[in-house]
Amino acid sequence: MKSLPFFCRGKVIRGFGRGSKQLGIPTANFPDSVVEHLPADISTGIYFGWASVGGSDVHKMVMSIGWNPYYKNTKKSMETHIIHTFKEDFYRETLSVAIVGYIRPERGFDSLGSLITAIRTDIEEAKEQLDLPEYSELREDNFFTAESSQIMNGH
Ligand code: ADP
Ligand code: RBF
Ligand code: MG
Repeated sequence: MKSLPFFCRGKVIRGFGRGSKQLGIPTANFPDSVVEHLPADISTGIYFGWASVGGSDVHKMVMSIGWNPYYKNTKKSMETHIIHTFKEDFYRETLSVAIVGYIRPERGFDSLGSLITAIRTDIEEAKEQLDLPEYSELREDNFFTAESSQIMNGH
């Protein structure tokens, strides 16, 4: 995927309201404007990278891009789970992400439990990969220190 790493930001919107947070895996959803600007070679699937809310600390993240086959969504979404415990929700804040690597395609599951187990495995994989020098250096990228109110999408 030539477009990786891919940097983008946008306001956090309300998602599908399926209670992902109650499952211990809240996912911050991006608006359609961000989803529509993804380069064509970034296929649907599960990715890892870095994320910052409102221009503060940069944390590890996992992201799901696509139609969530388990739920058979009709709308393509980009959902980011930040590997960090926040004190409060951050709806409407600007979320900046660097999508740096690919983990696996999206798939269906025969139970919610199996979906959650798969996501837990993705999180462990992301944590390890992001410690590799080629990925960890992107945490310091200028993208995260630039004016966060400026919306930009790009490579
Ligand atoms: P929704 O269906 O509205 O996306 P979720 O249950 O997926 O609801 O929860 C997502 C919201 O939880 C985010 O928009 C954000 O405000 C909040 N949140 C709190 N901690 C995190 C986190 N670690 N990663 C992502 N979102 C988080
Ligand atoms: N949804 C799917 O239908 N299939 C998947 O393979 C899948 N993988 C995911 C991996 C990660 C790391 C994350 C954060 C989400 C994933 N989802 C997947 C989306 C999931 O269905 C959605 O976040 C739900 O709201 C969780 O309850
Ligand atoms: Mg969500």
